[in-house]
Amino acid sequence: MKTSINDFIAGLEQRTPGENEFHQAVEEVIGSVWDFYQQNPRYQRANILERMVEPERVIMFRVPWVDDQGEVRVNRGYRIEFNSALGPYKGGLRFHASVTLSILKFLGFEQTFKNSLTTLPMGGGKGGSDFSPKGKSDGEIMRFCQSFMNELYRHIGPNTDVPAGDIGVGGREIGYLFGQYKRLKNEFTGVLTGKGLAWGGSLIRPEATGFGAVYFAQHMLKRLGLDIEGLTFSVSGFGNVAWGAITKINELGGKVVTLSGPDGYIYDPDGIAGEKVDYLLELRATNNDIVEPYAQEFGAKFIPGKHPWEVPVNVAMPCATENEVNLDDAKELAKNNCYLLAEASNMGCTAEAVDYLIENIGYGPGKAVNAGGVAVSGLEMSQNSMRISWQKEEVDARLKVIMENIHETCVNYGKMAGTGNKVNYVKGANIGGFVKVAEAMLAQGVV
Ligand code: 2IT
Repeated sequence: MKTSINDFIAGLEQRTPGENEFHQAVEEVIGSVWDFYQQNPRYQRANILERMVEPERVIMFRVPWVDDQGEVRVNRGYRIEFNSALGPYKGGLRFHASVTLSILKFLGFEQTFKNSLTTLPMGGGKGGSDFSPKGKSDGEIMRFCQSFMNELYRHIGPNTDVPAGDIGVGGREIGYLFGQYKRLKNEFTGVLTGKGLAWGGSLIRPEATGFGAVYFAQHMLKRLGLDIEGLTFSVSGFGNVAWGAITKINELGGKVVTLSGPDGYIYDPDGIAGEKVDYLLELRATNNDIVEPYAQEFGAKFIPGKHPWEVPVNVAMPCATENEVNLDDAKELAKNNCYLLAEASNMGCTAEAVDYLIENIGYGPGKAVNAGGVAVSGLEMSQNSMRISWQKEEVDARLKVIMENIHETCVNYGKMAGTGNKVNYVKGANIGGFVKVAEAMLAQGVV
């Protein structure tokens, strides 16, 4: 079946009206792989792309729970089982007021290629709820998690679908979800990753996304003849990913001067290090979702209602949520001679920002840069299956090798013709991720 890229996208939009984030994620991948796809009639004959953009299964369910005042509340739960060509569905759960079907479909779609890039046997999935943990008590969060699992448990399993954390789902939530799964199934298995260390979790998993992102940025910088030592970084967000990235940047001799929340950003020219990094954990534990208290605590500057991209730095690392870097931000970074932007978040940049960044400064897309998180989830699954736990050094060493290989894959598939040494990491990551999934789908027939 012959079709044009525009017809393909038009068809997708018609079938999935209003799913803007999902369209954005698909358009980016299709734009990268289209020529490659056209050169491979085998893929076309099997209609691989049409199948890839259709999730294998979408589960939506009611999540009723009782708040501390005794009121009955209702949220919507989701699990998108997107693609199982390479292994059990694998990907996080996001609990945030902004969660919609479109957001989870974009995340599940991206996850499929990201997981492929890790080289570990994991398919792609994503889930979550529009439940906002902001301002909720511990008891409310537990009751919500239990109710969420009362439905989810029948769809997941260590060989079927293995959820983990994402925004709003950390160690505490994984604990409550795991406890309820165990009670319902009467099974202690590796059904979730990001577990506590005492009960099946992996060392380095909490740090993995941030550490991996910095390892990836390190390889990007190396190609430019640069080293992290002595460079300044801007980071957005103040959650788990930001915390891991800041920790590793400090360890490698860089300086981080910003972090941010929904309320604005912090500018701390002295660098966010030592007790200030520990303070991030305290800030998060308050469940208020604001960063302003950091400014009072350490005498730094708080800029309300803005993102940190106007601050001149050598490297920018978005570590929060989607579309928080727009075209103007990208131009501002380039104007300030920023060397590169490495996306530790998922789809942190708008499509226009991505195009501009590729042409003007270095750009590492989330599905490559942040793959260290799910990679260590994959290592947690291996450890659970073997009923052993590896030392910190062993997990970190494996993470380093995985990130180096992902970088290598991006360079192999993403070299820009006629530019000498330049790499289009978006193209590299998308084709690199696509090939394995496509080959597995071909081999497995029309399923
Ligand atoms: O976006 C992501 O890769 C994650 N939230 C981690 C998923 C996982 O299964 O560890």
